[in-house]
Amino acid sequence: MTYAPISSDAATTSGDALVSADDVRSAFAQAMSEMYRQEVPQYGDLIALVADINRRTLEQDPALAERLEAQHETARLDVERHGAIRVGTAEELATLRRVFALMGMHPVSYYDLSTAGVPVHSTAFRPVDEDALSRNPFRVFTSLLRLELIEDDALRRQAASILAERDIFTPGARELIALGERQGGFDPSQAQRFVAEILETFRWHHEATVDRTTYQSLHDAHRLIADVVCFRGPHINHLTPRTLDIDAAQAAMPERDITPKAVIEGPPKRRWPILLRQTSFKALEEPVRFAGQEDGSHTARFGEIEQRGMALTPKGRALYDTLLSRSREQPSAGDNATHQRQLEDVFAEFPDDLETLRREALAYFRYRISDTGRERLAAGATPPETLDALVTEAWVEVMPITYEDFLPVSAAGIFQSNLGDASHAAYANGSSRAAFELALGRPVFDEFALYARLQDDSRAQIQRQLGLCALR
Ligand code: OOG
Ligand code: NI
Repeated sequence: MTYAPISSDAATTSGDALVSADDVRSAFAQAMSEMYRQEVPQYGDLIALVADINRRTLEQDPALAERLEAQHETARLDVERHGAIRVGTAEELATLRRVFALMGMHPVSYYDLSTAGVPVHSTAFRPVDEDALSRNPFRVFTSLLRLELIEDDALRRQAASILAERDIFTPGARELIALGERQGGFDPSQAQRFVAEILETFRWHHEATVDRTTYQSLHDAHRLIADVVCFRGPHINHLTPRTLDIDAAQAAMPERDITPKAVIEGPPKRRWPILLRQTSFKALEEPVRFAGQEDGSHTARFGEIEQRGMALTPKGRALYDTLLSRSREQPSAGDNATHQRQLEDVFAEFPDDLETLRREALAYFRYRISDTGRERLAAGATPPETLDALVTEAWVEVMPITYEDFLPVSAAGIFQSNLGDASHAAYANGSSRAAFELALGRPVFDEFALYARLQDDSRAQIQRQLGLCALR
């Protein structure tokens, strides 16, 4: 397997040139994508489908093409992916945090899936800076099994002791993690070795570490518990490309012999997309070999497509959550067309023009001086001192900030569509963010604070450029 060439940055600590964490992340994302394409050929089909749809969408919508270009999103679109993994212990999670940090990825947000009957809680490792996001926004939705939610004492202890036996990292990976932390990064050849060693953690193993009886009892407690506990490592369970038109993707999947889940998760189609819309195809039944040489099958890996819209403020998110739960009070439509119509009716209340979204502070925006603004400034005109006036008088342009995170209700829908009839009722224990952060070894970043910082930075920049003492 070949990796993308990793270019050297000038930054040095010990005399060796270190590559940037962004380059390590890009190389890793590409290596992961190549590995998954070989492991799950349908993933390659999804990539081809999404590339086709994106090309057509950009051709048919020049305004969208121009906007994406202005937001530096065209280049990242082709490589943009998220993946997902599930781990079993605090040590595994904390070590992954160190691994991802070396790739410039940090834990953002806490997701509690137990209310949806899935015995895990999660975060997403992703880049947080503007530059890093535009280089390659690779994200990994990472779930930690909540062993305490296994009701049967003996089974819970058995699961814990199975997990205690395994090391999901190669010895080479452990050495390189320590080295990378000591040096503050990797030189090019270390970076290539790091990517190769870490890839091993995410590889699929068709030999289970347990016998069929053990697998079955864990599977009966919850299918996901068997998936986390019975294998050597946390195989990547999907990799998701980003489409510009998820309705077209949903419609095109059957034409390519891919059966999508019944409905698209998230908000309805809008003129100005918000947050995240997702669809997936069901997990594949794959042959496995249990300890004792018995053959069987396991269902875990699937495919997913997503469309990203703008990040919402806490106020916008509260409106989204209210409308989403209102739409879920109606009897659920079995088919996507009806489901989307119902959603659209309820979401008619959510403003769908940029200026209202901005003035009502429902979404986050990036501000930028317009060409007109530059010309006026050069001609000696005095800009107004309020943002609203700068926008209405076309001194500055506004662009929505892309949502980089995940939605717990949608994530639960994706998990559930893979659990078939065996879905579990909500767990009563409730959310346990403090326990998750303790396992992780640090608090998660607050997504709203990250988006607010991007917005504030852009405001500060136009204020400087316009030479304004104050900007209200
Ligand atoms: C993760 C499911 C959640 C998403 O896109 O919301 C997810 C999993 O199945 O491990 O990936
Ligand atoms: Ni996903």
